[in-house]
Amino acid sequence: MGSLLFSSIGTMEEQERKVQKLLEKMKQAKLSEKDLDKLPSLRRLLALHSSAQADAYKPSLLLCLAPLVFLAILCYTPAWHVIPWTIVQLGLGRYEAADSTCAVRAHPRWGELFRPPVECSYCADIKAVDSVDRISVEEFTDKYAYTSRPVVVRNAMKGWNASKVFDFEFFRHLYLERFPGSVDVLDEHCQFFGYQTEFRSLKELLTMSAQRFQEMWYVGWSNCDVSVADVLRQHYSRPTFLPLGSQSSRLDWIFMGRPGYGANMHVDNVGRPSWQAQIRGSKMWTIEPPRECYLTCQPLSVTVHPNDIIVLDTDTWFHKTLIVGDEISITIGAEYD
Ligand SMILES: O=C(O)CCC(=O)C(=O)O
Ligand SMILES: [Fe+2]
Repeated sequence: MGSLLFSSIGTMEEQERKVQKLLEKMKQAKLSEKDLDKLPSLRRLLALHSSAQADAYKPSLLLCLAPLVFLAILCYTPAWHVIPWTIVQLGLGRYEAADSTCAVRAHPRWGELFRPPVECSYCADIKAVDSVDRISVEEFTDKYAYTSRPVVVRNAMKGWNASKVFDFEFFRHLYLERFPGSVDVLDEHCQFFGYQTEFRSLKELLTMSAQRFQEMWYVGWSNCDVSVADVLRQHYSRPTFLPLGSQSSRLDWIFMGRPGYGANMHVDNVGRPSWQAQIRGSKMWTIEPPRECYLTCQPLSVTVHPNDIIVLDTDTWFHKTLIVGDEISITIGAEYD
């Protein structure tokens, strides 16, 4: 035992082996805990061995913590620009509003890859999109508000004058002349979908040439400029059938474009259902259940016209749109809780 104690410490493995051997010999010699106390050098050696074992775990602990630290940096330090910037440059996500907890929001297609599977009973008995006229708050709340059952409410824009006022020129004047600077706010803090066009911002859309205006375009954007939002609200109001006490988001979504084009098939990740008012033109919606519900639920289709409001849970239904007829389509909508 003495020779074991005084030989050099060696590598971790050698040390381990020697300590094991030492412990076995102690067992064979029938040494008790009390006997150990009489050998303080042996106590020290065993203490050294257990702290070396703890050190061996440190690198793997660091490796486990690394992804958590990375996520914390990503979500809680919007001012820490390098990682969000890289994600945006790689096309994996878009910047979030400055007051958001997270600096970037993943592109919807990544949301689809990582979303948890849904339970298909919500769509099993839906064979068509319901179409109703003047629905009461109670009936809407019971049947549609939070059931993921899509519905089109016809004649739903009583008292709005948006259909007389909203057109391309109205938005061009509002954003570029009445509130110059608002397009830069939108560029930095709101979302813009250029779909199949070359437009990457609202400013690019609104400054297109007269010739480009005649060609194909279809886009959507969220408005997070408060002055613009106040003007938009002078021309429409919260749909009257929404549940009492539910808030319609202050963030308006506007989709606008020419017949023959629309949004590609996608699913959203906004956490809430939304309404969309068809101000001008006509739009055909193709709505599909998520893949795991293909055998239980069926695809749906509905065309909306001016004065119609469609209510759809865009987080559970895949959807694409196509502008039909001859007129440019303009819609406004928002999420509600
Ligand atoms: O109106 C459109 O063309 C697409 C709308 C959409 O994708 C949505 O509201 O989630
Ligand atoms: Fe969508």
